[in-house]
Amino acid sequence: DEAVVIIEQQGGVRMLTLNRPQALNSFTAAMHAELMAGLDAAAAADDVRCVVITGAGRGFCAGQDLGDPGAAPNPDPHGPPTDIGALIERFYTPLALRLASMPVPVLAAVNGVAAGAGANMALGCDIVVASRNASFIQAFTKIGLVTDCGGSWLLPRLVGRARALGLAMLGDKLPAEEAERIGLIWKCVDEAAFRSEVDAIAARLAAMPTKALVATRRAIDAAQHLDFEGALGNEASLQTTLGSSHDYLEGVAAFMAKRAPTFKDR
Ligand code: T3D
Repeated sequence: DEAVVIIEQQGGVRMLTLNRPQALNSFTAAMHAELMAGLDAAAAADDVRCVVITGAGRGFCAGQDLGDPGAAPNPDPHGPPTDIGALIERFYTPLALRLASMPVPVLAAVNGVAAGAGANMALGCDIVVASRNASFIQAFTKIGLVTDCGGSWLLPRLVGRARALGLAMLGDKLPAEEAERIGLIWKCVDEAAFRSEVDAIAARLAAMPTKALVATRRAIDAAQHLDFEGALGNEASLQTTLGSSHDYLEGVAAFMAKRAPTFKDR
């Protein structure tokens, strides 16, 4: 059987491509399993310094495959309803937590439409770059569900409560350009330049001090539930850890010697 997540490596960059283009790369149990295995393997591999998640074909990811057995509503109106909460806890919660705890930076390369949990998976990555033809849709309410895969946490933090509710209640298609304008994503780039821009950002991240990048994610996420003094304390403790890293010595030595640094820690 063809892989539903294609795994490729170039230099320190591991690219995971969701590969169910006929259904806009929507999630089946098999795709969840392959994506998690791919993320776990990338986290464990010393030669991986950046992970890129993208989609094959014209879509990025359309969220849950609504036709997948086990996810669709029970066709028998008298039978037990499908336990969607159990599906979320089995697949989407571990995925969101895995992304948030990756020991390397994770770049979402949103090549086309990102809907439902597909949109929120992208937003849970560290940096989101979208092609100008891409879009983001909080599709959940259209089928009678609530934003999941971290959407309720991520959206208000990214764009504020008013926009979070507008996006999540109305479920409109937000073009990539608009997503960049309101601060939902990092960058929208022209379709023709998309792949080269993604490769360039991924290569840059891979060459950077990995521990510092991951500590930066941790500092910013932790600060969401700390007061100002708590955040300052957390920054100090992360600096203590980073201060004993090889990359810190290398970064300062390279600066003083006016040469390019070579970062190796992971
Ligand atoms: O069980 C549960 O529901 C748990 C929930 C978990 C979390 C979620 O993710 S809930 C949200 C689920 N996703 C959606 O509701 C999005 C559904 N898709 C769409 O609304 C549209 O496809 C898009 C707006 C994303 C794109 O529209 P468009 O016009 O560009 O493409 P299309 O023609 O609708 O889709 C192309 C094909 O992909 C089509 O198949 P066909 O007719 O060519 O054989 C379509 O059925 C298929 N497809 C798209 N999304 C899904 C899908 N098939 C299954 N599941 C999908 N989510």
